[in-house]
Amino acid sequence: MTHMQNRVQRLRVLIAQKGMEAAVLYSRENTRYFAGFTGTESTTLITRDQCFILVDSRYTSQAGKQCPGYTVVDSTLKGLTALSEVLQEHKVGVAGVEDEAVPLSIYRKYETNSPDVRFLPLESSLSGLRSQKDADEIWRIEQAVRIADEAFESILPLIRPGVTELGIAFELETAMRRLGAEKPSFDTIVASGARGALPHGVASEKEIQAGDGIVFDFGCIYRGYCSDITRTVFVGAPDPELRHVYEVVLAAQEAAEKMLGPGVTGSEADEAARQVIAKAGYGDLFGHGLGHGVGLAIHESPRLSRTNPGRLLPGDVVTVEPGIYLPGKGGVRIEDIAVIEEAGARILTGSPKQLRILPV
Ligand SMILES: [Mn+2]
Repeated sequence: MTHMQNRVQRLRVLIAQKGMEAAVLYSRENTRYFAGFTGTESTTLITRDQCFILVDSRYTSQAGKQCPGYTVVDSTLKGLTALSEVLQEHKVGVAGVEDEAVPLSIYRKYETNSPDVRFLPLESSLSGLRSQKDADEIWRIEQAVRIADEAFESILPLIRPGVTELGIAFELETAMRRLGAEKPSFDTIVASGARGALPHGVASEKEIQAGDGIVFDFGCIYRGYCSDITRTVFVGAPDPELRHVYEVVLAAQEAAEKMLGPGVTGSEADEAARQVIAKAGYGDLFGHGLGHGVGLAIHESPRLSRTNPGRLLPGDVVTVEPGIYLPGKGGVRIEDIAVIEEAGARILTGSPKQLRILPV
């Protein structure tokens, strides 16, 4: 059985368990994962014994090549009525849909075109099917991580008072592309000075000033797979409290990485980092969860958070990213990517984590 047939097989087991006769895939991530198709628009239908991919004339030839085992349906003139025809022809009565990814306008077309089909939510379970990565997926993530590491190291000498966050983000993204990335995996965060207290401070026109801490949170896509890394560096001598906070965040991050492994729950991992931060008196200033799965999507299963009682399994790839945010002053976050293995967690991220002070 090929990788792809194995994935489709696991999806079929899931839909059967849920009493569904088919799954309709819409998101690019699930389309790529279950069908191998990389085009920008398509509808995939997987029934109990057949696979269909509906594309318009831009993609019929590409889908034919990328999706062995799939019947390619040309939807150029029919649009989504092509889906209702296949559903009817194959007597599908109950179909699972990607309830979080499908726009309401498209969902309404599913329903109006196929009044006899019951469409049920499938999304949260689908993302779980992608969480344990195979060797090829892990290799792609490793490449995406290595590119991000190298790009970061290469732009550090350009950082000095007077350059803007946007200028730095441009250099970082350009460096990642030069090293082979397809594109950034999300909007690059460069949050300097007081902006560092914004956990998601995307790069702005603000100029770097002497004494600023800078939170960099960025990543790239390599052959479809994402990396995600955060480092906080200082330009000139840091504020004494931020310097202390840096050591607390690093200790929390390392405590979590140390205890990660198969069988550990998402909430236990989160708690390991949270305890270190709370003990230091900053418990209220770490608002987000510890981490998330990474793969074809930048955020996917499993979550490392207080709300996830699920246990980690070998092959899970997760971020570990505690942070402390001091309103008006700045913030510190440190993030690695880890792959869960039988013996524990293997950290993929290579960028140094000891406190870094760049010259002014
Ligand atoms: Mn992240």
